[in-house]
Amino acid sequence: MSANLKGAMVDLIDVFHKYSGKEGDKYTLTKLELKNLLKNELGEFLEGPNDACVVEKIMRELDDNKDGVVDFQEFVGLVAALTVACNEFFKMALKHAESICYT
Ligand SMILES: [Ca+2]
Repeated sequence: MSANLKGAMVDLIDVFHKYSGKEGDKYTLTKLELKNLLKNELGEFLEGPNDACVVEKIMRELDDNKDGVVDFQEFVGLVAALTVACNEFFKMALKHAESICYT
């Protein structure tokens, strides 16, 4: 795992292209590519990445320009939303740990 922001940005680009290059346009994710990315990279964060309805829903939400594929900019929106959610979880866990230590 990267310990710096530049490394995290490079990792983000690498992960996207690892999946986007499998079929169709190599710079966008098809539904199958998105499904594989969600399953392999975010399986523990998302419920039901194997569920076709869940993948369909995420695809519709991410596909801002409605061209049927997810480009890098659209993908980054998902990562940003999940990162914000993780940060909120981290803050709650930290508060909980502090309340145990200081009471
Ligand atoms: Ca799109």
